[in-house]
Amino acid sequence: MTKDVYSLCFMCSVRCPIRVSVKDGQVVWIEGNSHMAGMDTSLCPRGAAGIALLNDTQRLQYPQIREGRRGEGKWRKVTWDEALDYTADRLKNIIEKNGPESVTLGERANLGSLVSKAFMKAIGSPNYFSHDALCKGSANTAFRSLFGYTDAQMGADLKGAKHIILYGRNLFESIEVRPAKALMSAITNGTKLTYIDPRVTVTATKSHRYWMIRPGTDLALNYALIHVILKEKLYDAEFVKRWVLGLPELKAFVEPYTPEWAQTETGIPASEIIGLARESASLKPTLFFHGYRSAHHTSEIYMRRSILILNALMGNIERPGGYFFKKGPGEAGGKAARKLTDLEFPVKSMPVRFDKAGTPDFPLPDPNHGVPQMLPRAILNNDPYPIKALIANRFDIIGSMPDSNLTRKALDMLDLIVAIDINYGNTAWYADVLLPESIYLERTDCVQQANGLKPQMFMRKQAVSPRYDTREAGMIFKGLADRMGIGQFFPYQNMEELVAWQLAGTGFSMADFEAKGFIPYGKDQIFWDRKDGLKITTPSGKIEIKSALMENAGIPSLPAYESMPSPPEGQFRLLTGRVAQHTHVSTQNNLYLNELFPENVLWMHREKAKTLGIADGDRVLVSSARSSGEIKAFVSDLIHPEAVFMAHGFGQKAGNATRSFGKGLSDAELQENVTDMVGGSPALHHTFVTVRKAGKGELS
Ligand SMILES: Nc1nc2c(c(=O)[nH]1)N[C@H]1C(S)=C(S)[C@@H](COP(=O)(O)OP(=O)(O)OC[C@H]3O[C@@H](n4cnc5c(=O)[nH]c(N)nc54)[C@H](O)[C@@H]3O)O[C@H]1N2
Ligand SMILES: Nc1nc2c(c(=O)[nH]1)N[C@H]1C(S)=C(S)[C@@H](COP(=O)(O)OP(=O)(O)OC[C@H]3O[C@@H](n4cnc5c(=O)[nH]c(N)nc54)[C@H](O)[C@@H]3O)O[C@H]1N2
Ligand code: SF4
Ligand SMILES: [Mo]
Repeated sequence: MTKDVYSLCFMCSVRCPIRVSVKDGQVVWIEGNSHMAGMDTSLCPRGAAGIALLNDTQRLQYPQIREGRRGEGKWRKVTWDEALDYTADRLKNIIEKNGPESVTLGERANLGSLVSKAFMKAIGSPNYFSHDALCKGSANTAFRSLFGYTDAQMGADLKGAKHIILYGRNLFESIEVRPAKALMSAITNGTKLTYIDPRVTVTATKSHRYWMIRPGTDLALNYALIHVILKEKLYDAEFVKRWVLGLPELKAFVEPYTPEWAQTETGIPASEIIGLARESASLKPTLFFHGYRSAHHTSEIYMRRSILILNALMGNIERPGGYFFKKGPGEAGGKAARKLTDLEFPVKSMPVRFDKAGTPDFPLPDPNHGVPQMLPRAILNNDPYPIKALIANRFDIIGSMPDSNLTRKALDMLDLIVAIDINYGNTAWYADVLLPESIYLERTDCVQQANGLKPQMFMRKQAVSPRYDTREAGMIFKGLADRMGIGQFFPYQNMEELVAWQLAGTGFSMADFEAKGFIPYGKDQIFWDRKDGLKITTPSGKIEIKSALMENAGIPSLPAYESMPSPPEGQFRLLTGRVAQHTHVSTQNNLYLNELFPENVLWMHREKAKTLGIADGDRVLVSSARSSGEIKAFVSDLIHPEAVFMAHGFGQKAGNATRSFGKGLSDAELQENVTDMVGGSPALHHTFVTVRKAGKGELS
């Protein structure tokens, strides 16, 4: 008998709604949930490879405790009771000796985050951190500085725009299924696409206008666009007058940043910059400036602010085809699901965080997420206090943070590293205890409260029983909590009971998700009134180009532009990004995806390669100040001469993952750990590398 289970994909964190066909306890087919508007049955390659993950014999199958040295790969198989007793005892000991703040928990924010956050609140540690800063922390700060909301509290509507300008948002390879489809159908229906990237990506090939920008100079381009838009009064004067604070300051600030100046900095002809700015006169408000990942340079916050300022000048806020404020259930007359984090916890005042986010030392990064790349320094310097334990939940901090050697050196100082994972990732491989989670097809997760133009609730529902001796993270944390005397904060015996607890008071039950996998709170999209009804939560109630958040912390809203240095002769700026076939560091060992894309290559410009005597397909040695390694060269005209590019996530270190072990090169090993100290993101594209043809005996 075949049954359909509506659930949520988790081959990446986008959580696309899916329909899973199950026959005799086996998943036989996965496709997009066509009940979901804008989805139909589409999936990306990774979503379609979920079955290979389910049946993978190389994923984590049972709890294990380390036997050999860290990273040596010698493990002892143990029962869940032994693994949880051992971990809970070690944690209790560490807390007794060093205080609860010596325990840190890092995770990729996920549906179960309210369980892990509750766990940290219950033990009394402030040191919960998520991946957020590594991905888009400076965008988070930029949104808060301008709108008073985080980036996650605002959304991007691509469909209604007449012209979209994407800054390295490589949507046709760095995929989210619904936005990618929305962009595709918008283009089909006449939307124009301008794509800006130092590299000719798939998205570039679908654009009407492509600019191969000099790496790291988008901010100069935007200041010149703003210069023309303000000088020629091309902006939406009515919207700006009502909602924008700081126009006179902005006008004075951009005065020197002419298109001719920007041409020298960016390599984009002044006439083209002027041309794009002038299009806004006829197209506003539906000229949509958009970017996403925002961990590139130390000035990232200002680049992200400049994108948002351009939209504010167009009046492209809270309308179709622009950025909008996400609405919660309350706005649709409904009630949100309960969160464990709302319970009363005994510890009321916590010590400062390890990363000092939210203190005068590091005022702007979001303390709800923290700043992961600060962890190595905090550990190595015992600053602000000794840190002794790390729980890495669904988070590969060795592979996902710049400078893996520094990260490993810091982890070496810890008494305990626990990995809750599904694979032998780089961090799991370095851990002391492996607590294997059941994969998304094998588990029910916490309810997803999805705010948006139409608030909804989604459910990840178990499709098949676990193949191996694995558990849900929600049950793993509960198992630890019970053993540590804080079980009362986890009032459930299984995930279905946790979901029921969450739904109590909402008027919905788990059965309501059966038919379609999600529940909308209302029928219609909710837009606030743009004349008088925007609930902007900055101190002024306006979009703050002159930002109180920043200036009260002694940080300028509009500092002078600093030219992006070109790499010294013989060096290149190392760029990184995604490919359509892989998720970050986690799918390289997937049977299907590994076959589609087994290893990364180094993109480099033909002329530069020629002077170095490198031909397409040659093996080259790439070296930075932090590390070096070999990779195959991909030589073409498709990348800016100042840059080289490699796909993120390769060069895996876990020996038990034999398909991906040692294939390609890891960008994280080469990158320096440098941060945008205003916005909070690491500057992943800060690092320069040298490249030369690999000689015999030079294997590293
Ligand atoms: N050098 C460099 N660093 C980067 C980036 C880059 O391009 N270059 N990109 C940044 C970005 S944008 C992001 S979002 C982050 C992502 O950083 P991460 O979240 O660390 O990366 P992922 O590959 O998504 O997943 C990490 C781990 O989650 C595990 N996992 C997958 N599914 C499950 C599950 O169901 N349960 C559990 N418990 N574990 C699971 C995987 O096996 C893997 O070990 O990395 C950032 N860091
Ligand atoms: N297949 C796949 N899709 C994914 C993910 C995944 O792991 N795999 N992860 C998801 C996540 S967490 C995220 S954050 C998004 C990220 O999605 P994107 O924001 O699209 O991020 P990237 O793929 O990291 O980088 C996109 C492009 O930025 C370009 N770039 C580099 N330097 C510059 C520059 O100075 N200026 C400009 N304009 N461009 C530059 C790179 O060449 C690259 O092509 O993708 C999501 N979708
Ligand atoms: S984008 Fe792909 S991998 Fe990510 S959730 Fe959607 S279908 Fe799954
Ligand atoms: Mo990300």
